[in-house]
Amino acid sequence: MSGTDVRGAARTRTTRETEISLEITVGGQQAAVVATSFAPLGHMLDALCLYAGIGGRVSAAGDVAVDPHHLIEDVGWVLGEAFDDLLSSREGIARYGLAVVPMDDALVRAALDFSGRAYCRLGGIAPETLALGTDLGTWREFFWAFCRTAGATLHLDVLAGENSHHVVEAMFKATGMALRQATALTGGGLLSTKGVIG
Ligand SMILES: [Mn+2]
Repeated sequence: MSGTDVRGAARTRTTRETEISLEITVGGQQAAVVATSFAPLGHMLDALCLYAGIGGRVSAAGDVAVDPHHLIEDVGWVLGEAFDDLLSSREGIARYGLAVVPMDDALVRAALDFSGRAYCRLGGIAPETLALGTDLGTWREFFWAFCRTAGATLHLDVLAGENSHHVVEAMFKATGMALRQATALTGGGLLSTKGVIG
């Protein structure tokens, strides 16, 4: 992997609910330094960054005493904005990523496309399933927000899983691995029969 593969973007978003600031790279060697006011989110972002090859730093604070929902959703939102920026026209990237990740009892598949069209589906598990201080429906908000601002399509399927911590962690790992593939440089042009993504 050469230094010319590294692409980066920076984003900041401050609202009355959350304060998110990130400066990230893809295509490099270092995993990002993550700081959040909701430790389970930090744990999942650590996994995502490691497997996606996201470097730099991510800091995220918010009104988690109300509900971690705002923070989880907003980090996905800002991360998606940064990906939209660093991928630019999508020219020269693999565009698609597919990963099936086991974590003990859990098995999760992530199929990702930087299609320019936002869509996210979580299958195989009930959204009200409790996990890491919140529920699967709230963790899904992270991925939905990312897809909205990045212009990505993501299908997450929980193929097996008894322990909800394992399920959520496998979701982040699988998405990270799919992100690493999809953002990899191909040396070619725009991967689209239509000639345009979006
Ligand atoms: Mn864990």
